[in-house]
Amino acid sequence: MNRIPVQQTLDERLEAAATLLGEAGRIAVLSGAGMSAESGIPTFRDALTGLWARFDATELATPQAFERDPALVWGWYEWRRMKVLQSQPNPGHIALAQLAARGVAVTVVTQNVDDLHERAGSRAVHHLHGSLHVPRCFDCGARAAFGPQIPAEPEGGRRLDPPRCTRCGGPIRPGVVWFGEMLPEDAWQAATEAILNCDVMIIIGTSGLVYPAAGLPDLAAGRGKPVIQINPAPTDHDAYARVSLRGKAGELLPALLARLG
Ligand code: BJW
Ligand code: ZN
Repeated sequence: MNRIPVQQTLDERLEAAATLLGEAGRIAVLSGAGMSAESGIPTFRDALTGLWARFDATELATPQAFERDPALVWGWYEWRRMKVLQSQPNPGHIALAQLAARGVAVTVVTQNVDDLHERAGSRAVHHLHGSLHVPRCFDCGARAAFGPQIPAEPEGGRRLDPPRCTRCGGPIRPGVVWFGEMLPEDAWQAATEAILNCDVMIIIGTSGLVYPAAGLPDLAAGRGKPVIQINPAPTDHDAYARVSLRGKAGELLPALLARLG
């Protein structure tokens, strides 16, 4: 096959991506854990530390793990929630919010359970995997409140019994989507609509291992939408990306915005 050596340097790739974005009226973004890495939030597939070092995050993020050991799982999520509360949006989150301020319709579809896109000023944000900040009852599903706040212990964290539901007495669980659970219908609907209606899709900091979110870039590419990827590491999404920008979201998104003038 005749391969034309286009977009060789990062600079040329940035230029190609900026041209695509400059021509777009509607941009759909899919973000993953790498988006928040530079805010000090570990990615999902980073090794766990402290009390959780002997677990893999995929072992803790299941309804079965919560049923087996609610204090372990609740303690882990409370520790993560405190880390998020103490963190700030990074220049990548801020550049995305500024992209929308240019008058372009930007819809952010995020797999992240933090609220850093919102805090950076992005308006249309859809959380495919729920949120750390909206707990509910494991048994009856009623919205619930957190217990008294615990201070974050950077390297440690601790087991913590979940509060009980005021309606049925069941244990309170984090409002996130665990493996084997359905994604929220409204967020999924909004995500597919944004992607089917966009001119360009940007995928940022996601390994592309978790479905159905990992199928969204394929959906866009299948409809002929150009896909721009930002990630320091290779991923399965490379196959669909028109432009792959190898590097950090907090550096490349501001660089892209600067090129748009
Ligand atoms: C940077 C960076 C920097 C670093 N800048 N980048 C089809 C095929 C196979 C399996 C399935 C399938 N359909 C469904 C399944 C089962 C399952 C699944 O996908 N399993 C796979 C692991 C095989 N999916 C589900 O169960 C989903 N539900 C579902 O499908 O319901 C229907 C159903 C029910 C029952 C049976 C079958 C179907 C639910 C998935 C829920 C995922 N939930 C989690 C936990 C949320 C709560 C929590 O946070 O604890 O969501 S799992 C975890 O992975 C979390 C993340 O949102 C998600 C994605 O991870 P992400 O964001 O990609 O992070 P990482 O860490 O993997 O990657 C980080 C990336 O950033 C890396 O690439 C770095 O290089 C990069 N990076 N620094 C830019 N500075
Ligand atoms: Zn209840």
